[in-house]
Amino acid sequence: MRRVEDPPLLTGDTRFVDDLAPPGTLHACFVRSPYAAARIEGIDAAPARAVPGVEAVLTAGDIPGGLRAVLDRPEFTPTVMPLLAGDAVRHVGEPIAMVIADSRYSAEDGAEEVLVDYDPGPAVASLDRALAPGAPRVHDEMDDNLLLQVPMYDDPELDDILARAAALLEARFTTGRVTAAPMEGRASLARWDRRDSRLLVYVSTQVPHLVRTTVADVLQIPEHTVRVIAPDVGGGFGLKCVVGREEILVAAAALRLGRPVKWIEDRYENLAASWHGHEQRYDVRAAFDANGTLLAFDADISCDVGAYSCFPFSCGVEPLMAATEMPGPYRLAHYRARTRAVATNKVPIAPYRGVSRPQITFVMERVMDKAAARLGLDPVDIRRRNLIARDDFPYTGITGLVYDPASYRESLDLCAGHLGHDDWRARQEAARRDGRLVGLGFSCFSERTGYGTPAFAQRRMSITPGFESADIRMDPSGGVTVAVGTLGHGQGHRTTLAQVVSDELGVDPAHVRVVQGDTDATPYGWGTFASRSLVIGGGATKLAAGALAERLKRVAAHLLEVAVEDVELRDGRLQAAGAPEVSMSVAEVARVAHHAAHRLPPGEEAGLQARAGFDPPGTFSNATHGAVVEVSPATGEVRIHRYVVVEDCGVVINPMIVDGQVRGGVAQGIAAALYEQLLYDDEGQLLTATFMDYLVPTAAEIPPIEIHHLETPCEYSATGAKGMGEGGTIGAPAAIANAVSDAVGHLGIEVDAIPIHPAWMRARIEEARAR
Ligand code: MCN
Repeated sequence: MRRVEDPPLLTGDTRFVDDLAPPGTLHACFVRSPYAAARIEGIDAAPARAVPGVEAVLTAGDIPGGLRAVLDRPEFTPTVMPLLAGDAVRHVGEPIAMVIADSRYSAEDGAEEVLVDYDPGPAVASLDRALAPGAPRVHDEMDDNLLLQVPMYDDPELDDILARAAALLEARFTTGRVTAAPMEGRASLARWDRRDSRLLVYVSTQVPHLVRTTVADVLQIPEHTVRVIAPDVGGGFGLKCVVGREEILVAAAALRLGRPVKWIEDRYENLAASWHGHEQRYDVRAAFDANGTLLAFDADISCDVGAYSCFPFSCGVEPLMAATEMPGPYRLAHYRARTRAVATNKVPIAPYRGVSRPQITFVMERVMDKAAARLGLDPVDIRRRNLIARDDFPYTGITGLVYDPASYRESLDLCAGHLGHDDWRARQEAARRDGRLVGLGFSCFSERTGYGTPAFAQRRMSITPGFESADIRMDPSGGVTVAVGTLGHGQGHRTTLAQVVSDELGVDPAHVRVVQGDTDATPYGWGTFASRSLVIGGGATKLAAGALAERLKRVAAHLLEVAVEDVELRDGRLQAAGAPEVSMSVAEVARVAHHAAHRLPPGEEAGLQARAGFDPPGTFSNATHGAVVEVSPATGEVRIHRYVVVEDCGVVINPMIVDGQVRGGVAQGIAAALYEQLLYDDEGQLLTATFMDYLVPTAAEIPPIEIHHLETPCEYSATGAKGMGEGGTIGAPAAIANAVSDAVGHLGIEVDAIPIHPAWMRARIEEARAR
């Protein structure tokens, strides 16, 4: 089925926040810190207030308070992220004042006139600097820069096993800081509705109910007086699954001024002042026996999390995910991890597509290739030896995660087959004889998806997401409306959830309307992130549709005078089993339920609606990615000749959408492997604050991606589906890094850091030649 979302997107009949312009709208612009670390000695807003068109200049004195994420762990230090910085700034781009004017132009002019008296201090802009003894502290009240430090797992036998291993690998891996760079940046418009005494907040978000709760809590107004609407959302990739300062400030300003206030993030703000992710360092030791069996793994994980905890997930989101999921799809009996969130004077991190799994997969898959090289084994064989096998399921991992059935080995074998792995070495040798550096690399991974409240509870966040509910109702004509708390912002939920309903009720998906993104119209839910929507929102939708189907059958049985057990729902009709002529259309039943309720069976309530909730334990999708690359010895540039994905996300509801998700995800993973990186200098100045420097790849850099599917249905999921929205991003960096290492490994070059810069690669090749 084609995406119902696409016609309006292609014809411009969409409605993004910036398309909304209620009469009298004011425009906001933020004064942002040019320093990474400074005291604020004073703010003079008077010159800005004198700028024509400026209506108000608000500072921390006007809107105090901040966002404080809480983890219930003694090793965690909470930070308050001020809505507007009052006495100190902790990263470049931190908002200090909000200028509100009758046009964006006047607001920008006004912002230039706000005089802030800074006393700059020393900044810590790297992990090394932040961890050095005596380093300046990002937060004065702390003794160091460790916002979270957890020895999460340990094993008394581990050191012994490491010491006695046939192969002991020790390596450091680093991954660059990236950002989601959605096509539409953050955006928000709020207005006070005098008639209803309500605050309407339009916001480009992935999590409308979370925004509603946070706005109400921070502004101290009853939550039922706030309505949050996410109109069309131009991508999020995690950046919009947290609540930002600016969104709260826009709401506060609208409340204060009694006029609509709009803020549209510009590209500089999006790169320099929204949310980042994935800047991590791993020091690992891995023990293998002579056959290539992974015996033990020791990981020291450091995440550069920027200046504050994002709300509500906190700065623990990356370090905790990394330590818990490090073993990935491999059997592992002995494990130790220490994981840390290190504060720096940089933009805070938030969940970004994959959350640490692109990094742990990069680490684990590089370790597999290094071990294979050390032991003289084939990279595919060593993986096959260690992957969780069919007979192992349900497999309880060393960190307590329970892996449901998946196709780890099968996906590897298929991927290797599609890439002609068997005769690869001969082809590589032939290419080398022609002076060409070509390489083949694989990455195997598991993608934990669709996890509900109990799984999230292990993180110990004070706000614990997880469940979803769906409200479904049929109108008198037989049309169906289903309202859910998830929120598609590119993933095609209006299509796939309509398919789920259609399968259950036997109605045409064109007669199913999916409502999301309006807190007045949907049950309380957690929005869309963590590849949760189909499993959880789709599960609730299926259960609600199933309950509605039962009601239809009860009513039809009464009207047709047959037993309920004998009523079948098929192709939009309710019919007696074995007697299809005894039947009614769904629409006829719907009419009776609304317009002739006196004909309903005794005890049956009028109308047709149902509600269901779903809160599953979670499930693991899996995939193997494989890439063939060529490295140019002249320029150091990497070209991808082939990219193959073998993916298993259980029952596939919409193959076209799933393939689109894989492609988009792989593009983001390739970006992290080869192009995108946010770089700061030692003073904490962002050096990559435009798309001239932050290299988002274009279609020209992304190769065709071949996608193959396996289907291991999931028993924890009402639909049999597993989530998959992040997998592409998770697998790609490792596959590319392994392929590049394979291309240049004979020169003694290994890729243990991403992104792989052409200049770095060229320098290594020249060094190798000199040797
Ligand atoms: N699907 C399916 N069959 C399956 C699995 C999924 O048909 N077996 C469909 C689903 O119905 C849904 C889509 O594939 O339409 C993705 O489903 P799911 O894996 O449940 O992921 P979510 O819908 O929860 O999306 C979240 C995920 C994440 S975490 C990020 S980050 C991300 C991503 O989706 N951000 C995106 N994909 C994105 N795509 C776009 N265009 N924009 C973003 O911001």
